[in-house]
Amino acid sequence: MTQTYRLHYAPDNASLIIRLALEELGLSYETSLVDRRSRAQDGAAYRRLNPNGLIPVLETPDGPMFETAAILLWLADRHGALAPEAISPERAAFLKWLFFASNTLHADLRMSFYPEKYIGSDPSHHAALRAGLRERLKAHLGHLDDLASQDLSWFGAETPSALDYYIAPMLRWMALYPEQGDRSWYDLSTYPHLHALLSKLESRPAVHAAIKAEGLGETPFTKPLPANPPEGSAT
Ligand SMILES: N[C@@H](CCC(=O)N[C@@H](CS)C(=O)NCC(=O)O)C(=O)O
Repeated sequence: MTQTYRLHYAPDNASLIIRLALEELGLSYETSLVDRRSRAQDGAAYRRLNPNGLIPVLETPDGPMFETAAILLWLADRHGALAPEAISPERAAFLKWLFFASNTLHADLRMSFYPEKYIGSDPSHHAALRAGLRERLKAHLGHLDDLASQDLSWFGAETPSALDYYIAPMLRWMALYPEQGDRSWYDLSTYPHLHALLSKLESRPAVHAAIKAEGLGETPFTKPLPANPPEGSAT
């Protein structure tokens, strides 16, 4: 590795969140494409980095890291940006929403994208699971819109935080995935404060760099189009 960091990524996967954070921090990094078409994430080499076979992995001087929120928090602490510092009175609120993003919102999305990994292959079961998840996701979006309406330094502020960069791709995915599923329930205009947050992000150089690297189109968060990446595939 010639750089300090190597991001194992697939276009428009959760690795996008880490790419955005690395770019916002102005760090140089190498990338290594995980070829989802050949299920490279299940191969022995990748599983040595992440035994769970999930993307992303960030190789760091302290070893390979997986779990998006852990990587974000580690990068923020290591580089002193993207999050309120440990002694800040704002840290508590930031942390609870970061963990909510990871273990509730992201986890619910995973179930909606990969129902077969949770309840087997019967499509009628998938439809029922997704119907339940839709209601949960709408409630989560309502809470996040309310959060974005508050004048917080760590969500929707002029300088983006790790939480902004975690939430924005997840909203993109709600608009685009599952490819064959019903996504009409997702309407960003219902969440004006989240819309404003996403618009602001779209003017960041970090987002422009990610758009170019992963073929995300000009408005990846407010009006997302399917990724057209220069290498690899999104799913
Ligand atoms: N909890 C993990 C979830 C990561 C995740 O769901 N990654 C997806 C891509 S967005 C993945 O690796 N999917 C491939 C698979 O499930 O085989 C994290 O936060 O990093």
